[in-house]
Amino acid sequence: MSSYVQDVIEAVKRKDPSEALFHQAVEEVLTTLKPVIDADPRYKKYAVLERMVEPERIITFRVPWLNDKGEMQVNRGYRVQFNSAIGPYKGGMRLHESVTLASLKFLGFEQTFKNSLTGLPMGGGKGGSDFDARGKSETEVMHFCQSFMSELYRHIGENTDVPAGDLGCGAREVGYMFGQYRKLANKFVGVFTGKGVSFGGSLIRPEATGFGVVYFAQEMLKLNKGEDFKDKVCIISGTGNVGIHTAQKLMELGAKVVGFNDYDGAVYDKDGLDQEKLAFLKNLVFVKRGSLREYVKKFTKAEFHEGKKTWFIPCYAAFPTACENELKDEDAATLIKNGVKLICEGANMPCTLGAVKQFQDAGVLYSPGKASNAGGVGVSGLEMTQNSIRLSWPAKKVDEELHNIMVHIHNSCVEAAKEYGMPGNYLAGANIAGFKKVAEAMIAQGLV
Ligand code: 2IT
Repeated sequence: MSSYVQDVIEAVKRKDPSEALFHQAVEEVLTTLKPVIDADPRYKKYAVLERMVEPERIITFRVPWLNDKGEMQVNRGYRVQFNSAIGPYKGGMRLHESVTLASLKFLGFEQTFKNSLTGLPMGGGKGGSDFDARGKSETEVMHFCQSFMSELYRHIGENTDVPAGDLGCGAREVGYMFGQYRKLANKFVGVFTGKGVSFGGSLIRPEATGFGVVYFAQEMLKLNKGEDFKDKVCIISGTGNVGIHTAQKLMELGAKVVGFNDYDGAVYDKDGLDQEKLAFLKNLVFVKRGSLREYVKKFTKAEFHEGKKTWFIPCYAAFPTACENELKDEDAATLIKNGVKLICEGANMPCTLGAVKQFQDAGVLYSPGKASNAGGVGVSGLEMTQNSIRLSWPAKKVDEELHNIMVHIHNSCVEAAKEYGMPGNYLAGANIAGFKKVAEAMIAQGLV
Protein backbone atom coordinates (compact mmCIF):
# COMPACT_ATOMS: atom_id res chain seq x y z
CA MET A 1 0.00 0.00 0.00
CA SER A 2 1.15 3.55 -0.71
CA SER A 3 3.02 4.64 2.36
CA TYR A 4 1.24 8.01 2.41
CA VAL A 5 -2.16 6.32 2.89
CA GLN A 6 -0.73 3.91 5.45
CA ASP A 7 1.08 6.69 7.33
CA VAL A 8 -2.13 8.70 7.67
CA ILE A 9 -4.11 5.68 8.89
CA GLU A 10 -1.44 4.90 11.46
CA ALA A 11 -1.25 8.52 12.63
CA VAL A 12 -5.01 8.55 13.20
CA LYS A 13 -4.77 5.40 15.32
CA ARG A 14 -1.81 6.74 17.27
CA LYS A 15 -3.37 10.12 17.99
CA ASP A 16 -6.69 8.84 19.34
CA PRO A 17 -6.12 5.19 20.25
CA SER A 18 -9.54 4.68 21.81
CA GLU A 19 -11.59 5.76 18.77
CA ALA A 20 -12.10 2.34 17.15
CA LEU A 21 -15.18 3.29 15.15
CA PHE A 22 -13.41 6.29 13.67
CA HIS A 23 -10.38 4.16 12.83
CA GLN A 24 -12.65 1.67 11.04
CA ALA A 25 -14.26 4.40 8.91
CA VAL A 26 -10.91 6.01 8.05
CA GLU A 27 -9.36 2.67 7.16
CA GLU A 28 -12.31 1.67 4.98
CA VAL A 29 -12.21 4.93 3.01
CA LEU A 30 -8.48 5.53 2.74
CA THR A 31 -7.51 2.01 1.65
CA THR A 32 -9.90 2.21 -1.33
CA LEU A 33 -8.43 5.60 -2.32
CA LYS A 34 -4.97 4.19 -2.91
CA PRO A 35 -5.09 4.19 -6.76
CA VAL A 36 -6.33 7.79 -6.75
CA ILE A 37 -3.69 8.97 -4.30
CA ASP A 38 -0.91 7.12 -6.18
CA ALA A 39 -1.96 8.71 -9.47
CA ASP A 40 -1.78 12.32 -8.29
CA PRO A 41 1.08 13.69 -6.14
CA ARG A 42 -0.91 16.85 -5.30
CA TYR A 43 -2.88 15.02 -2.60
CA LYS A 44 0.26 14.41 -0.56
CA LYS A 45 1.82 17.79 -1.36
CA TYR A 46 -1.28 19.62 -0.11
CA ALA A 47 -1.72 17.31 2.92
CA VAL A 48 -5.25 16.53 1.78
CA LEU A 49 -5.59 13.25 3.70
CA GLU A 50 -4.15 14.65 6.95
CA ARG A 51 -6.61 17.52 6.73
CA MET A 52 -9.53 15.29 5.78
CA VAL A 53 -9.21 13.10 8.86
CA GLU A 54 -9.03 16.10 11.21
CA PRO A 55 -12.41 17.73 11.94
CA GLU A 56 -12.40 21.49 11.32
CA ARG A 57 -13.99 22.02 14.71
CA ILE A 58 -15.44 19.95 17.57
CA ILE A 59 -17.80 21.45 20.11
CA THR A 60 -18.64 19.60 23.31
CA PHE A 61 -20.86 21.02 25.97
CA ARG A 62 -22.83 20.32 29.14
CA VAL A 63 -26.58 19.70 28.78
CA PRO A 64 -28.29 20.15 32.17
CA TRP A 65 -32.03 19.47 32.47
CA LEU A 66 -34.66 18.66 35.08
CA ASN A 67 -36.55 15.36 34.99
CA ASP A 68 -40.21 15.03 35.96
CA LYS A 69 -39.32 14.37 39.58
CA GLY A 70 -37.46 17.67 39.73
CA GLU A 71 -34.07 15.97 39.83
CA MET A 72 -31.11 17.54 38.03
CA GLN A 73 -29.69 15.57 35.10
CA VAL A 74 -26.55 16.17 33.06
CA ASN A 75 -25.78 14.85 29.59
CA ARG A 76 -22.97 15.64 27.19
CA GLY A 77 -23.69 17.39 23.89
CA TYR A 78 -21.50 17.38 20.77
CA ARG A 79 -21.27 18.84 17.32
CA VAL A 80 -18.46 17.66 15.08
CA GLN A 81 -18.04 20.18 12.23
CA PHE A 82 -15.98 17.97 9.99
CA ASN A 83 -15.51 19.57 6.61
CA SER A 84 -17.03 22.66 5.00
CA ALA A 85 -14.98 22.79 1.79
CA ILE A 86 -18.01 22.33 -0.48
CA GLY A 87 -20.81 23.81 1.65
CA PRO A 88 -22.10 24.42 5.18
CA TYR A 89 -21.62 21.51 7.62
CA LYS A 90 -24.61 19.21 7.23
CA GLY A 91 -25.60 16.08 9.09
CA GLY A 92 -27.84 14.65 11.74
CA MET A 93 -28.05 14.66 15.52
CA ARG A 94 -27.86 11.26 17.18
CA LEU A 95 -29.53 10.88 20.58
CA HIS A 96 -28.59 7.52 22.03
CA GLU A 97 -26.75 6.19 25.06
CA SER A 98 -24.01 4.82 22.76
CA VAL A 99 -23.00 8.29 21.53
CA THR A 100 -19.35 9.17 22.06
CA LEU A 101 -16.98 11.53 20.33
CA ALA A 102 -15.54 8.57 18.39
CA SER A 103 -18.96 7.56 17.02
CA LEU A 104 -19.72 11.13 15.94
CA LYS A 105 -16.30 11.52 14.33
CA PHE A 106 -16.93 8.34 12.33
CA LEU A 107 -20.37 9.58 11.30
CA GLY A 108 -19.16 13.09 10.44
CA PHE A 109 -16.32 11.68 8.35
CA GLU A 110 -18.70 9.41 6.43
CA GLN A 111 -21.15 12.28 6.03
CA THR A 112 -18.54 14.41 4.25
CA PHE A 113 -18.20 11.85 1.44
CA LYS A 114 -21.92 11.07 1.35
CA ASN A 115 -22.92 14.71 1.04
CA SER A 116 -20.35 15.21 -1.70
CA LEU A 117 -21.85 12.27 -3.62
CA THR A 118 -25.32 13.85 -3.66
CA GLY A 119 -23.96 16.57 -5.97
CA LEU A 120 -25.45 19.23 -3.66
CA PRO A 121 -23.36 21.91 -1.92
CA MET A 122 -23.19 20.42 1.57
CA GLY A 123 -20.19 19.86 3.83
CA GLY A 124 -20.08 17.17 6.50
CA GLY A 125 -21.01 17.32 10.19
CA LYS A 126 -22.65 15.25 12.89
CA GLY A 127 -23.75 15.81 16.45
CA GLY A 128 -25.79 14.50 19.29
CA SER A 129 -25.75 13.41 22.88
CA ASP A 130 -25.63 10.37 25.12
CA PHE A 131 -29.26 11.17 26.01
CA ASP A 132 -31.79 8.45 25.23
CA ALA A 133 -35.43 9.43 24.70
CA ARG A 134 -36.67 5.89 25.28
CA GLY A 135 -38.44 5.73 28.62
CA LYS A 136 -38.52 9.53 28.97
CA SER A 137 -41.71 11.57 29.14
CA GLU A 138 -42.71 14.22 26.58
CA THR A 139 -41.72 17.03 28.94
CA GLU A 140 -38.38 15.43 29.74
CA VAL A 141 -37.58 15.12 26.02
CA MET A 142 -38.61 18.74 25.45
CA HIS A 143 -36.55 20.05 28.36
CA PHE A 144 -33.51 18.14 27.17
CA CYS A 145 -33.88 19.42 23.58
CA GLN A 146 -34.28 23.01 24.76
CA SER A 147 -31.23 22.83 27.00
CA PHE A 148 -29.22 21.20 24.20
CA MET A 149 -30.12 23.99 21.79
CA SER A 150 -29.49 26.73 24.38
CA GLU A 151 -25.80 26.06 23.83
CA LEU A 152 -25.74 24.78 20.25
CA TYR A 153 -27.67 27.69 18.70
CA ARG A 154 -24.60 29.96 18.74
CA HIS A 155 -22.57 27.47 16.68
CA ILE A 156 -25.02 26.74 13.84
CA GLY A 157 -26.84 28.72 11.15
CA GLU A 158 -28.45 28.29 7.74
CA ASN A 159 -25.14 29.16 6.02
CA THR A 160 -22.84 27.65 8.67
CA ASP A 161 -24.09 24.33 9.94
CA VAL A 162 -27.49 22.73 9.36
CA PRO A 163 -28.30 19.77 11.65
CA ALA A 164 -31.10 17.22 11.14
CA GLY A 165 -32.45 14.10 12.83
CA ASP A 166 -30.70 10.75 13.17
CA LEU A 167 -31.08 7.73 15.44
CA GLY A 168 -33.25 8.74 18.43
CA CYS A 169 -33.85 12.21 17.02
CA GLY A 170 -37.06 12.25 14.99
CA ALA A 171 -39.62 14.88 14.02
CA ARG A 172 -40.57 15.51 17.66
CA GLU A 173 -37.02 16.27 18.79
CA VAL A 174 -36.23 18.29 15.65
CA GLY A 175 -39.36 20.38 16.33
CA TYR A 176 -38.31 21.17 19.92
CA MET A 177 -34.75 22.01 18.87
CA PHE A 178 -35.86 24.20 15.97
CA GLY A 179 -38.34 26.02 18.24
CA GLN A 180 -35.64 26.82 20.76
CA TYR A 181 -33.25 27.99 18.02
CA ARG A 182 -35.89 30.29 16.56
CA LYS A 183 -36.56 31.81 19.96
CA LEU A 184 -32.92 32.37 20.91
CA ALA A 185 -31.68 33.53 17.48
CA ASN A 186 -34.82 35.56 16.82
CA LYS A 187 -34.96 34.46 13.22
CA PHE A 188 -36.91 31.95 11.18
CA VAL A 189 -34.45 30.31 8.81
CA GLY A 190 -33.75 26.84 7.44
CA VAL A 191 -31.24 25.99 10.17
CA PHE A 192 -32.55 22.45 10.66
CA THR A 193 -33.91 19.86 8.23
CA GLY A 194 -36.46 17.17 8.87
CA LYS A 195 -38.78 19.85 10.27
CA GLY A 196 -42.56 19.46 10.40
CA VAL A 197 -44.24 20.35 7.10
CA SER A 198 -46.14 23.24 8.70
CA PHE A 199 -42.88 25.06 9.54
CA GLY A 200 -40.67 24.55 6.53
CA GLY A 201 -40.13 20.80 6.41
CA SER A 202 -39.99 19.13 3.03
CA LEU A 203 -42.54 16.61 1.86
CA ILE A 204 -40.93 13.15 1.34
CA ARG A 205 -38.13 13.88 3.87
CA PRO A 206 -39.40 11.17 6.26
CA GLU A 207 -39.53 8.65 3.42
CA ALA A 208 -36.40 9.84 1.64
CA THR A 209 -33.68 7.62 3.10
CA GLY A 210 -35.68 4.40 2.70
CA PHE A 211 -37.05 5.26 -0.74
CA GLY A 212 -33.55 6.32 -1.83
CA VAL A 213 -32.06 3.03 -0.63
CA VAL A 214 -34.48 1.14 -2.86
CA TYR A 215 -33.98 3.45 -5.86
CA PHE A 216 -30.26 2.80 -5.53
CA ALA A 217 -30.72 -0.98 -5.19
CA GLN A 218 -33.02 -0.93 -8.21
CA GLU A 219 -30.24 0.63 -10.31
CA MET A 220 -27.74 -1.97 -9.06
CA LEU A 221 -30.03 -4.84 -10.03
CA LYS A 222 -30.87 -3.32 -13.41
CA LEU A 223 -27.25 -2.67 -14.38
CA ASN A 224 -25.63 -5.83 -13.03
CA LYS A 225 -28.32 -8.45 -13.44
CA GLY A 226 -30.89 -6.95 -15.80
CA GLU A 227 -33.52 -7.63 -13.14
CA ASP A 228 -36.06 -5.85 -10.94
CA PHE A 229 -37.54 -6.45 -7.47
CA LYS A 230 -40.68 -8.27 -8.57
CA ASP A 231 -41.12 -11.35 -6.27
CA LYS A 232 -37.65 -10.97 -4.76
CA VAL A 233 -37.45 -12.10 -1.13
CA CYS A 234 -36.03 -9.32 1.05
CA ILE A 235 -35.09 -8.83 4.67
CA ILE A 236 -34.52 -5.62 6.59
CA SER A 237 -32.74 -4.98 9.84
CA GLY A 238 -34.10 -2.03 11.77
CA THR A 239 -37.68 -0.83 11.93
CA GLY A 240 -37.02 2.88 12.27
CA ASN A 241 -37.68 5.56 9.74
CA VAL A 242 -35.27 4.05 7.22
CA GLY A 243 -36.33 0.41 7.60
CA ILE A 244 -40.07 1.04 7.38
CA HIS A 245 -39.81 3.20 4.27
CA THR A 246 -37.40 0.75 2.66
CA ALA A 247 -40.07 -1.92 3.19
CA GLN A 248 -42.78 0.33 1.77
CA LYS A 249 -40.90 1.05 -1.46
CA LEU A 250 -39.83 -2.59 -1.89
CA MET A 251 -43.49 -3.63 -1.58
CA GLU A 252 -44.49 -1.05 -4.20
CA LEU A 253 -42.00 -2.69 -6.55
CA GLY A 254 -43.48 -6.15 -5.94
CA ALA A 255 -40.82 -7.53 -3.58
CA LYS A 256 -41.68 -9.87 -0.70
CA VAL A 257 -40.43 -8.50 2.63
CA VAL A 258 -40.29 -11.51 4.96
CA GLY A 259 -37.99 -10.45 7.79
CA PHE A 260 -37.27 -7.46 9.98
CA ASN A 261 -36.01 -6.83 13.50
CA ASP A 262 -35.87 -4.25 16.29
CA TYR A 263 -34.00 -4.11 19.62
CA ASP A 264 -36.03 -7.02 21.02
CA GLY A 265 -35.83 -9.56 18.23
CA ALA A 266 -36.63 -10.60 14.68
CA VAL A 267 -39.91 -11.28 12.93
CA TYR A 268 -39.97 -13.98 10.24
CA ASP A 269 -43.20 -13.64 8.30
CA LYS A 270 -42.98 -16.09 5.40
CA ASP A 271 -46.09 -14.67 3.70
CA GLY A 272 -44.42 -11.27 3.48
CA LEU A 273 -45.67 -7.83 4.42
CA ASP A 274 -48.92 -6.52 2.94
CA GLN A 275 -50.63 -3.14 3.27
CA GLU A 276 -52.48 -4.07 6.47
CA LYS A 277 -49.28 -5.34 8.12
CA LEU A 278 -47.31 -2.28 7.02
CA ALA A 279 -49.96 0.07 8.46
CA PHE A 280 -49.86 -1.89 11.74
CA LEU A 281 -46.07 -1.69 11.79
CA LYS A 282 -46.06 2.07 11.16
CA ASN A 283 -48.52 2.66 13.99
CA LEU A 284 -46.56 0.34 16.30
CA VAL A 285 -43.23 2.06 15.60
CA PHE A 286 -44.08 5.71 14.97
CA VAL A 287 -47.11 6.20 17.24
CA LYS A 288 -47.00 3.59 20.01
CA ARG A 289 -43.17 3.24 20.02
CA GLY A 290 -43.82 -0.43 20.83
CA SER A 291 -41.92 -3.71 20.41
CA LEU A 292 -42.15 -6.14 17.47
CA ARG A 293 -43.51 -8.71 19.93
CA GLU A 294 -46.84 -6.98 19.32
CA TYR A 295 -46.63 -7.83 15.60
CA VAL A 296 -46.66 -11.59 16.13
CA LYS A 297 -49.53 -11.31 18.62
CA LYS A 298 -51.61 -9.69 15.87
CA PHE A 299 -50.32 -11.72 12.89
CA THR A 300 -50.04 -15.13 14.47
CA LYS A 301 -48.57 -16.97 11.47
CA ALA A 302 -45.39 -14.91 11.82
CA GLU A 303 -42.57 -16.13 14.07
CA PHE A 304 -40.76 -14.04 16.66
CA HIS A 305 -37.08 -14.83 17.31
CA GLU A 306 -36.15 -13.30 20.64
CA GLY A 307 -32.92 -11.32 20.68
CA LYS A 308 -32.09 -12.17 17.06
CA LYS A 309 -31.41 -10.14 13.95
CA THR A 310 -32.82 -11.07 10.55
CA TRP A 311 -29.60 -12.39 9.03
CA PHE A 312 -30.52 -16.06 9.51
CA ILE A 313 -33.49 -15.72 7.11
CA PRO A 314 -32.76 -16.90 3.53
CA CYS A 315 -33.23 -14.04 1.08
CA TYR A 316 -32.27 -12.52 -2.26
CA ALA A 317 -31.56 -9.06 -0.86
CA ALA A 318 -30.72 -7.78 2.63
CA PHE A 319 -31.01 -4.19 3.84
CA PRO A 320 -29.20 -3.31 7.08
CA THR A 321 -30.82 -0.03 8.16
CA ALA A 322 -30.27 0.09 11.93
CA CYS A 323 -26.78 0.96 13.15
CA GLU A 324 -23.03 0.51 12.70
CA ASN A 325 -21.51 -2.99 12.79
CA GLU A 326 -24.90 -4.70 13.09
CA LEU A 327 -23.93 -7.19 10.37
CA LYS A 328 -20.87 -9.10 11.58
CA ASP A 329 -18.40 -11.42 9.82
CA GLU A 330 -20.36 -14.53 10.83
CA ASP A 331 -23.66 -13.00 9.63
CA ALA A 332 -22.11 -12.37 6.22
CA ALA A 333 -21.09 -16.03 6.07
CA THR A 334 -24.67 -17.11 6.88
CA LEU A 335 -26.20 -14.79 4.29
CA ILE A 336 -23.78 -16.00 1.60
CA LYS A 337 -24.43 -19.64 2.49
CA ASN A 338 -28.16 -18.95 2.11
CA GLY A 339 -27.65 -17.47 -1.36
CA VAL A 340 -27.93 -13.70 -0.86
CA LYS A 341 -27.32 -11.69 -4.06
CA LEU A 342 -27.52 -8.06 -2.91
CA ILE A 343 -26.61 -6.13 0.23
CA CYS A 344 -27.69 -2.51 0.22
CA GLU A 345 -26.81 -0.47 3.30
CA GLY A 346 -29.45 1.89 4.70
CA ALA A 347 -27.52 2.62 7.91
CA ASN A 348 -24.02 4.10 8.25
CA MET A 349 -21.30 1.42 8.20
CA PRO A 350 -23.66 -1.41 9.33
CA CYS A 351 -21.36 -4.11 7.90
CA THR A 352 -18.03 -4.88 9.53
CA LEU A 353 -14.91 -4.64 7.34
CA GLY A 354 -14.70 -8.46 7.36
CA ALA A 355 -18.33 -8.82 6.26
CA VAL A 356 -17.82 -6.42 3.35
CA LYS A 357 -14.76 -8.34 2.22
CA GLN A 358 -16.70 -11.62 2.25
CA PHE A 359 -19.52 -10.14 0.16
CA GLN A 360 -17.08 -8.75 -2.37
CA ASP A 361 -15.10 -12.00 -2.57
CA ALA A 362 -18.31 -14.00 -3.06
CA GLY A 363 -19.49 -11.73 -5.88
CA VAL A 364 -22.47 -10.41 -3.89
CA LEU A 365 -23.53 -6.94 -5.03
CA TYR A 366 -22.72 -4.60 -2.15
CA SER A 367 -23.30 -0.88 -1.71
CA PRO A 368 -21.98 1.21 1.19
CA GLY A 369 -24.36 3.42 3.16
CA LYS A 370 -22.63 6.60 2.13
CA ALA A 371 -23.93 5.95 -1.40
CA SER A 372 -27.20 4.07 -0.90
CA ASN A 373 -28.52 5.94 2.15
CA ALA A 374 -27.68 9.41 0.82
CA GLY A 375 -31.29 10.06 -0.20
CA GLY A 376 -32.06 11.31 3.31
CA VAL A 377 -29.49 14.04 3.32
CA GLY A 378 -30.20 14.60 -0.38
CA VAL A 379 -33.77 15.61 0.42
CA SER A 380 -32.44 17.60 3.38
CA GLY A 381 -30.48 19.55 0.76
CA LEU A 382 -33.73 20.07 -1.14
CA GLU A 383 -35.37 21.24 2.10
CA MET A 384 -32.59 23.84 2.48
CA THR A 385 -33.24 25.02 -1.06
CA GLN A 386 -36.99 25.30 -0.47
CA ASN A 387 -36.38 27.24 2.76
CA SER A 388 -33.97 29.62 1.00
CA ILE A 389 -36.40 30.43 -1.79
CA ARG A 390 -39.35 30.37 0.66
CA LEU A 391 -41.37 27.86 -1.31
CA SER A 392 -42.62 24.31 -0.70
CA TRP A 393 -42.45 21.80 -3.49
CA PRO A 394 -45.12 19.12 -4.05
CA ALA A 395 -44.31 15.55 -3.01
CA LYS A 396 -44.12 14.37 -6.63
CA LYS A 397 -41.43 16.90 -7.48
CA VAL A 398 -39.34 16.06 -4.41
CA ASP A 399 -39.66 12.33 -5.07
CA GLU A 400 -38.56 12.82 -8.69
CA GLU A 401 -35.57 14.89 -7.56
CA LEU A 402 -34.71 12.19 -5.00
CA HIS A 403 -34.85 9.56 -7.71
CA ASN A 404 -32.57 11.67 -9.92
CA ILE A 405 -30.10 12.11 -7.04
CA MET A 406 -29.94 8.36 -6.40
CA VAL A 407 -29.44 7.54 -10.09
CA HIS A 408 -26.72 10.21 -10.23
CA ILE A 409 -24.95 8.73 -7.16
CA HIS A 410 -25.23 5.22 -8.55
CA ASN A 411 -23.73 6.25 -11.87
CA SER A 412 -20.94 8.27 -10.22
CA CYS A 413 -19.95 5.19 -8.18
CA VAL A 414 -20.01 2.93 -11.22
CA GLU A 415 -17.95 5.34 -13.33
CA ALA A 416 -15.35 6.08 -10.63
CA ALA A 417 -14.86 2.36 -9.93
CA LYS A 418 -14.43 1.66 -13.63
CA GLU A 419 -12.02 4.55 -14.14
CA TYR A 420 -9.69 3.21 -11.46
CA GLY A 421 -9.83 -0.41 -12.61
CA MET A 422 -12.30 -1.80 -10.05
CA PRO A 423 -15.52 -2.31 -12.04
CA GLY A 424 -18.52 -3.32 -9.91
CA ASN A 425 -16.84 -2.22 -6.68
CA TYR A 426 -19.41 0.23 -5.28
CA LEU A 427 -17.40 0.79 -2.10
CA ALA A 428 -14.35 2.02 -3.98
CA GLY A 429 -16.52 3.94 -6.45
CA ALA A 430 -18.38 5.79 -3.69
CA ASN A 431 -15.25 6.67 -1.76
CA ILE A 432 -13.38 7.85 -4.85
CA ALA A 433 -16.23 9.93 -6.29
CA GLY A 434 -17.03 11.49 -2.90
CA PHE A 435 -13.37 12.17 -2.15
CA LYS A 436 -12.38 13.78 -5.43
CA LYS A 437 -14.88 16.64 -5.26
CA VAL A 438 -14.00 17.54 -1.67
CA ALA A 439 -10.27 17.19 -2.34
CA GLU A 440 -10.37 19.48 -5.38
CA ALA A 441 -12.23 22.11 -3.34
CA MET A 442 -9.71 21.85 -0.51
CA ILE A 443 -6.73 22.23 -2.84
CA ALA A 444 -8.32 25.18 -4.65
CA GLN A 445 -9.03 26.98 -1.37
CA GLY A 446 -5.48 26.77 -0.02
CA LEU A 447 -4.25 25.63 3.37
CA VAL A 448 -7.30 26.20 5.56
O1 2IT B 1 -26.93 9.83 8.27
C1 2IT B 1 -27.52 10.71 7.62
O2 2IT B 1 -27.28 10.94 6.44
C2 2IT B 1 -28.55 11.48 8.33
N1 2IT B 1 -28.76 11.24 9.50
C3 2IT B 1 -29.32 12.56 7.62
C4 2IT B 1 -28.59 13.85 7.72
C5 2IT B 1 -29.34 15.04 7.19
O3 2IT B 1 -28.76 16.13 7.30
O4 2IT B 1 -30.46 14.93 6.70
